[in-house]
Amino acid sequence: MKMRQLTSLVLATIVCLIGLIGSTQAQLQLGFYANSCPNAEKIVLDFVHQHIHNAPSLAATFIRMHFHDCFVRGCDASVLINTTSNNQAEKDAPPNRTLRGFDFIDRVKSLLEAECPGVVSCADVLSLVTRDTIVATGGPYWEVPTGRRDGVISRSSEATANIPPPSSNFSRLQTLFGNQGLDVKDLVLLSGAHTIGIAHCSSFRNRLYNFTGVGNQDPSLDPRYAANLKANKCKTPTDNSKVEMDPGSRKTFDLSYYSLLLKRRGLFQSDSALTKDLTSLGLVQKLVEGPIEEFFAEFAAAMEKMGRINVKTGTEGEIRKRCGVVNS
Ligand code: HEM
Ligand SMILES: *[C@@H]1O[C@H](CO)[C@@H](O)[C@H](O)[C@H]1NC(C)=O
Ligand SMILES: *[C@@H]1O[C@H](CO)[C@@H](O)[C@H](O)[C@H]1NC(C)=O
Ligand SMILES: *[C@@H]1O[C@H](CO)[C@@H](O)[C@H](O)[C@H]1NC(C)=O
Ligand SMILES: CC(=O)N[C@H]1CO[C@H](CO)[C@@H](O)[C@@H]1O
Repeated sequence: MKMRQLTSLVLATIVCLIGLIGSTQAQLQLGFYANSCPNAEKIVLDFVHQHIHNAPSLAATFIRMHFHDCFVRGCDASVLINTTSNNQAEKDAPPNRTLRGFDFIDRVKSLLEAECPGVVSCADVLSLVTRDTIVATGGPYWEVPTGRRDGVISRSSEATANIPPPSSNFSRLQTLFGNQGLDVKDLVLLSGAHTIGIAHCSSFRNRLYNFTGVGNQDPSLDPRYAANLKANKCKTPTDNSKVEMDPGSRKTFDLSYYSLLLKRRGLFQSDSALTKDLTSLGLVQKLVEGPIEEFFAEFAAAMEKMGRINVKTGTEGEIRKRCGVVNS
């Protein structure tokens, strides 16, 4: 055999092998449902356009829900599974106490089941609803490749272990994001979602009333801002009011979260932590300078990356019929 023939034989074999691996390890792809359920993405988008104006604050809750889903067993809609008599699900873990909007997801899923039964996963529904509600309320667009499949396991303890608490310091954040294949840049960008939405006093009240157990404040929090929060929002150590994370601009996806960080007005210790590491601080300073298009583009890339964490594809998992329960 001549050298050239041998080379092409070897090349052909390699190409075949790659093809084989590709077919067994399915991947997410844009328009995964183009043949199996061509209207799927339009059904989601139409529903969002019809209903989001009734409850625009759901956009914030969905992006948070998507994050909590992806950080526990990958983006597999395990966050949507209901607790049963013998299993306490992720939904019932402390970090999930304030998640809402499950009925919105259920209604989208019912429309999709009516159109193409058993085809579109709850994990993809959550990913698409998140993107579409954020865009519909003026936030950035990102690509959502589809083809995720649904998990069958949801454990409260795993949510508690993997979802960073608001008291996290920088190294804890870096570790918990690192466990998901996300780096410091992803951490800084994704935390930028705190430019929208609300928090309860319980998530940060220790910073106001009892930081180290001696009735003190967190010295990293602007004292004037702390005084303001105590006077107007979290008036007592047990008051659990809602507070805008980005006051005056909680409905607008903008750069003000990052400027608040530099004024020591980030609401959680985890927000404040982003200014305590030099790499992270540098990224925050760069983002604040803008333009906002740059933040949107980088945020989009980070969201797409988050949406790929440990996804189940091909024949893994299942396509749940109802998002709140695994198929029997
Ligand atoms: C970096 C670690 C993070 C921590 C420690 C954290 C923690 C929290 C906490 C404690 C709340 C308030 C819950 C409440 O009191 O009601 C919250 C709200 C929120 N988080 Fe995060 N978060 C983090 C990262 C993220 C990421 C990556 C996203 C999305 C990409 C996100 C999006 C949101 C949104 C939009 C809200 C407002 C929810 C609403 O208005 O219902 N967070 N977060
Ligand atoms: C960060 O938090 C973790 C876990 O709460 C703790 O073990 C660690 O000592 C803290 N690191 C620093 C530098 O404070
Ligand atoms: C502050 O924390 C300490 C230690 O956990 C506790 O003994 C004390 O009662 C707390 N004080 C207030 C005002 O909550
Ligand atoms: C899951 O629980 C919620 C609220 O508790 C309920 O509205 C929903 O119907 C349940 N889903 C299923 C599939 O049982
Ligand atoms: C939305 C939801 O299911 N919230 C639950 C979160 O967990 C707490 C208990 O930790 C429940 O009381 C909530 O109903």
